[in-house]
Amino acid sequence: MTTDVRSEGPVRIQMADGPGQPPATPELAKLYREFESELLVPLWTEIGDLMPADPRSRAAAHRWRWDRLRDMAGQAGNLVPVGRGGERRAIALANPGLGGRPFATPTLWAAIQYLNPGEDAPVHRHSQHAFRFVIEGEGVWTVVNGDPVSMRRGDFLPQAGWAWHGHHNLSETPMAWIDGLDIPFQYQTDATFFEFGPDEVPTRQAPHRSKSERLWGHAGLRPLTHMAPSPASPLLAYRWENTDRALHDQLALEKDGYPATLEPGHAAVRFTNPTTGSDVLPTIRAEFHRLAPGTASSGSREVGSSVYTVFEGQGRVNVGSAFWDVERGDLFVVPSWQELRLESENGMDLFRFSDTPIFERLDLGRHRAIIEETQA
Ligand code: GTQ
Ligand code: FE2
Repeated sequence: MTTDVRSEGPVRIQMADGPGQPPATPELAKLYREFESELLVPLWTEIGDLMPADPRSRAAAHRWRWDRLRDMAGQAGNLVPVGRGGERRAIALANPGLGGRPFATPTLWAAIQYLNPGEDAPVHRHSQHAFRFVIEGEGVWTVVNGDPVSMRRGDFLPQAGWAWHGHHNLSETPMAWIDGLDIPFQYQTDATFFEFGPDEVPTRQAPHRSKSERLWGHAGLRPLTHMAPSPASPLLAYRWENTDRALHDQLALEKDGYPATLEPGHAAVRFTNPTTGSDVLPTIRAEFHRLAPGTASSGSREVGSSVYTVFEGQGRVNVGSAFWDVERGDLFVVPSWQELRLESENGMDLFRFSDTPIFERLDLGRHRAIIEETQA
């Protein structure tokens, strides 16, 4: 067997045995060195990695515990100022398969953000689409294009790319919440734009309801002044009372014999854009799932990656070959095409976000229920 002679350049071509591989001769080794120095790579040595039969995620299944996140966010609250330059006191999940970058998945950013009483996070805007989800607490208003929106436990707050936004804590207590953005997706594809806003957060108003909710927050009712579709939801807060009632009603309807749940004991809703009926953000899908006590979801997999957070209750999660016990606030990642199974003895509420709209838009979405696969 000829040993590889390596060039100093960034391209490395391995001689390989196996079907479709050329005989390892000195002439071949010489040709591979020429490829390397001219920055060329043949398909035949790479095809197994580049074109696997089904997606092999580099991202790993991983779980982060809320009590640790919350504790360290509080320490950052004492040590790290929030202001122009750093912009946000946000601490991101770094997937162990993604080289230490602050990427929860290849496309999604997930972070815990923390604001002390009286603090302002300065106004900026960026091409990245974003949302906030509140696990606990209240007292912060996020001001989106000048519209102050209160944040409370269970609320989901989408924010379209390129909208101006700052946050301020108008309460007497610190508040932590979860941010989700498509930062890794826009970073990997060189699509990122960013702009600073005015240094002052323009308003310190704390209205109970935002302008966006007064215009858009009436289920099934669309203002005739706003009939054009918009790519991201104009509704800036999806309140917990509504999400909770929808999930409660699905389970109650199931008891009455109506087909209302995804599978027995598993209620689920998707947050949608009222101008289109589809996903709230162009790149991010957001859903809420409720497992009734004693429910086990049968398992599924899909193209694209998800981040889940436990909103309430406890359960057991199986992603690929990983198993975790999870409880309130814990976050976990489901990489592309890895199987997910959920079960809960006493009931569990889960918020989920994913990059699925990207793949569906490009006609690359695939979804498989594991039950079908084993029957086929
Ligand atoms: O709150 O504006 O976690 O711009 C990352 C980037 C939060 C925000 C993050 C951001 C924000
Ligand atoms: Fe931002």
